[in-house]
Amino acid sequence: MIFAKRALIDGRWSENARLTIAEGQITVLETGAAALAGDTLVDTLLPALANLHSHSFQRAMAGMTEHRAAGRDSFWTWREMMYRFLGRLTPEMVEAIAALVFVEMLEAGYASVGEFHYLHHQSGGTPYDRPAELSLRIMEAASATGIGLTHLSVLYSYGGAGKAPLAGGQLRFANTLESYLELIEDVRLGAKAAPHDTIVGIAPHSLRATTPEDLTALLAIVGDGPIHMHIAEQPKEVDDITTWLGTRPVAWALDNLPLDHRWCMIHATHMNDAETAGLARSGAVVGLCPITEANLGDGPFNGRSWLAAGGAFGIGSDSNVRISLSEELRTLEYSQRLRHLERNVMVADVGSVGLHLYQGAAHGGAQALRRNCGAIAVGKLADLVAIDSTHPALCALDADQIVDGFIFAGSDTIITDVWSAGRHQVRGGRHIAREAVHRRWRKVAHSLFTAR
Ligand code: NGQ
Ligand code: ZN
Repeated sequence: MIFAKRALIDGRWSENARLTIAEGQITVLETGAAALAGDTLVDTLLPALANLHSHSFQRAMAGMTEHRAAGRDSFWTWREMMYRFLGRLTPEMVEAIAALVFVEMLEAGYASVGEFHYLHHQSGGTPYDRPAELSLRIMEAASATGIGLTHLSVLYSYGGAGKAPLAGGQLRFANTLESYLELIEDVRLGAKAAPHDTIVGIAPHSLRATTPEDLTALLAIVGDGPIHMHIAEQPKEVDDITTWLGTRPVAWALDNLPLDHRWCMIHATHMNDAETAGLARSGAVVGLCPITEANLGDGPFNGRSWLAAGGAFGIGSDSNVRISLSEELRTLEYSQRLRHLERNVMVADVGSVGLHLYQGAAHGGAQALRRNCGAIAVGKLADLVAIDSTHPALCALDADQIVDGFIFAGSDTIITDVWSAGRHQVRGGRHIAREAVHRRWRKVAHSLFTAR
């Protein structure tokens, strides 16, 4: 039982909320209630967010690519470094890094994650004995840390637009449609032994890493969703696809893919007005990763047009260069202020920017991960985050300003507790397995980087 002085229910604050949780779900929700002995007492309760896009292994190289080399650094030079780095990762390392990442996500207020997983084989491309070896490592890290996992198995067949062959580090990603179907079968088998809220989805990596024919064939076989895909992140990607397929990537997807609520389009950074309107109308969610998009020099998403078109969005930490829910939402809003030279952009009508960002990401994240979360309501998973409104960053604010304070004035240190499907993993601001997970990661970091 959880008792909260204040809880965000149906978009409004309710006082003295008492939640009963059974089998991971909220079964009773009372407001104006009294706390009973044995209740876990918290200050301010919000639905915890879904982190809809992560490549957990990239966390291990955070901070290592911020050094300007001769010439011009870009997304593409970063990607070369990332490919070189991943050549050293063993299954044990992949699991230890994922555990670190999931602990950090839970401590930041994310109760679930969409792990967009494309690292499938050994260095050089030789498969492991089990096709799903590395996927199982991710699942193991998720169940050990208690984060809710939507595992997105990635099809990555080509090194670039127009069926360019895979090369170098990319060989670890390689699958034909045929081998991919074997992989996903093995992943689904593994998921049977995972916690009940584990979901398996599919993810053609991007238009440049697949082909129109394979996409069509794939969707005919595994059409259920969730379906995630990178789209239009970099201008060069837009140009390459246009040269190859004759239209811009989002326009091509609108014309050729059965886009609807099952789909999550990652980045969608570079869209023209027609693409924006069409994608919003399709019902697909855009997966925005503002910290990574800034870090990699992708450019700002056009949030103002997207909201005006009625589009849904969620947030993801993508490269995991920094894992912070409040900073992710803050960066999203600030990217819009810098782009439009305005303030308070990410609200379609009027109201608290923080609350609109937060609730938008809650709904869009739930849709993208196909997870029964995103609101404090009977029948929803108990994905919850408690924050401390007596913290110096919040104590001067009234209730309607608290989420603004969390996102714009505070930091993740105001988080006290996080539950994922009722699993109480963060208490007093710390994940219950933090020490053990950090210890293991330090060992991995040591063995990964001392031989450099
Ligand atoms: C990814 N990163 O999937 O991790 C990509 C780079 C690739 C972003 N799109 C890898 N931000 O393009 O092959
Ligand atoms: Zn990505």
